[in-house]
Parts: sequence; C-alpha cells; structure tokens
Amino acid sequence: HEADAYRTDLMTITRHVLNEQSRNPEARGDLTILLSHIVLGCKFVASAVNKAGLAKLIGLAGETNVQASAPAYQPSSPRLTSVIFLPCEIEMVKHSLCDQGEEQKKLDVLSNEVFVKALVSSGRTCVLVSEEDEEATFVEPALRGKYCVCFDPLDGSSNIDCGVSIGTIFGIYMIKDKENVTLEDVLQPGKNMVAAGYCMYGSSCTLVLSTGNGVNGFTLDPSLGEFILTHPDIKIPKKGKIYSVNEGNAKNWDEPTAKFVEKCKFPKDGSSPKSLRYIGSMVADVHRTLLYGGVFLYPADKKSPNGKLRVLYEVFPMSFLMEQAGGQSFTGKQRALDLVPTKIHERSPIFLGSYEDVEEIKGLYAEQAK
Ligand code: P6P
Repeated sequence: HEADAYRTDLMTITRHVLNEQSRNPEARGDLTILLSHIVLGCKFVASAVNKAGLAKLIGLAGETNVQASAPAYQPSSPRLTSVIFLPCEIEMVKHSLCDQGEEQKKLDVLSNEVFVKALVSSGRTCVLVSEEDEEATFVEPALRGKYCVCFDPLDGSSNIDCGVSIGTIFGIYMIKDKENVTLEDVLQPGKNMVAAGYCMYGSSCTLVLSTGNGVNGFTLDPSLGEFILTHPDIKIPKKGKIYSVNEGNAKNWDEPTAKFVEKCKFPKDGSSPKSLRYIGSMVADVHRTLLYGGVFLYPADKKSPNGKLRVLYEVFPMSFLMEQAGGQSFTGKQRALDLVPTKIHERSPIFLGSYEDVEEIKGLYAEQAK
C-alpha cells in the first residue's frame, strides 16, 4: 500500500517548498513565489534543451551553431523533412526556439532571457546577477522584491552539441533595503545565502534544492509538467572513491593539488586507487559527487591563479548545497562560503564534496602554508 500511497500522494516541489516555508513563522510566502518562478524557468529550458537537437535536425539551427559542431543530419530535401515531422511540429519547434522567425537563438541566450523575465515578473527580486550579463540587472521599483538571485542560466553549454548534461545554477540572498539596493548588497559571503540549487538537463531533468534545511532532489515528470520529490534529504557519503578534475591542467597545478591527485592514483596505505570521473559540466560532475560521494576540484593553476569557476553563481550555490548535505567546500585558502567577493564575476579555486576527502585536501594546503 506504501507504493500506492506514494503514487496518489504526489509530493511536488511546490508542495514541498510550501510545507517547509509554513514551518517558518517569519515566512510571508515571498521565497515560495520566487522559487515557483525559478521552477517555471527550469521547465521552459528543459523543453528548449530537449528540442535543440530536433531543431538542428530539421535545419533550424543558426549558421554558427551548425558550423560549430559536427554537421547535424540535414534532410536531403524539404519534402523529407515534412515526412519526418508534421508541419505543426516544425512550427512548434520553430516557435519555441526562434523569435519571430529569427535564426535559432543560442540556447544560453534564450535561457538567460527566460530566467530574467521569470525572476523580474515574480515581483520578489530587486537585483539579478547572471553569467550571461556583464552588468547586474536592477529591477524597476514597481516590481522590486527583497531577494537577489545570482545564476548561470545554462552552465556547461559548450556541451550541448554532444548531448552531455548541462544545467542551471542559482543562489538566493536577502537584500536589506530593496528600495536602495546597490552592487555592495550583492557582494555578500556565500554563508548569507537563504537558498541555492541547480537543475540538470540530462537523461532526466533533476532539480536539486536547499532552503537551508537540508537538500532535496526533484525529477520532472513531463506528462504532468511537475517536479516530483524523488531524492528526499540527500546526504553525501562521508568519504568517496571518485575524484573529479581536469587532468589536462596537471602541468600547471600547485603542489597540494598535485599531491592530492597523486595520492588518489597511488595510495600509500595500500588502499585501492580512486576512480577518475570528469564530465566537464559542473552541474553533472557535482550531481554525481553529491549522490555517489568523492570530490570535485577546479584548482588554481599557473595560467588561472583564481581557477575558472565563478564565485557568485557556481562556487557559492554548489558549496551551500554540499554543506547542507553534510559535505564541505574549500577554496585552497578558506571555507568557500566565507569568501567575500569583490566583483560579480569573480572566480575562485574550489574543492568540494565528501567531508573527509575535502579534509584531506585542507591538510595538504595547511602543510604548504607552514
Ligand atoms: P574545463 C563548463 O564550461 C564549465 O564552466 C563548468 O561547467 C565545468 O565544470 C568547467 O567549466 C569545465 O572546465 O576547463 O575542465 O573544460
């Protein structure tokens, strides 16, 4: 009967957030409304990402996209295209990916527009920081709310053409005085975040979210158009058997990173070596780390002294989730969430994942600091 109850007692993300927020006496429902708009953005992007391959197939892809990747299958004749897809299906795909017949927008530009519109129209935000926009977006006074959202609308988008999972990453802060919001209000340490999450667009669409009371995972049921709770109260294993890093940068690593990776491959205590898993899409690598354990590293190196990943909308949200799931996140110098950014697109090295694995890395950096 348990299974039946589950099937008829669907715990959607909206219901789950409402349940959580109703236990918080100060909650006025603003965060709930904001999150429901983020969820809407994720549903749209999931649909567009899934159609992208189709769009390329029926030749909708803009010149640049097609050239950039291996030439997609081009039907030999328009007649053949119409045989594969009904005219209405071609129109549907065209409509969802192209504005008024324009060339297909690059998916990351489209995703950014969707999230900016969804966040502004929620009436719960006063400033937005997006990986896609050089400057922060200050919301017009009439629509201002008390939250700041920092997000990467489509992280890892260079992987779209080969079908590797990509994702949206977001972090949410409260702003003290929304009427007089300035850039200073955005440059807060990650520990001040009130919520963070990511949505991974892969074989299934999974949204992982924390509002400060643990981490929960939801899977999109396309037939319902709802995210259903599938991974309640995620806890990362204390120690893992996987390390995840771009070994191609090994030549430029500093000593502690080099030593840690060496220990993963040639353990001195007779234990078996760790496995290397590196997808090159942060959301996919972090999601695997969260569920299976292990450690994900994007270290500093001689070429990039601050590493590659961005503090406000990659490092902070993923670090927040890791700590909420019982793991930890370190920059090589300090706890990642204690970092105070000085610029909105600032980068930082990052070592995140299983508590004990990151503890080992902290030990190696402490030795170097002596
Ligand atoms: P590299 C993708 O471009 C990204 O921003 C992250 O999603 C990913 O973790 C990282 O860069 C991969 O970087 O240098 O290993 O290709």
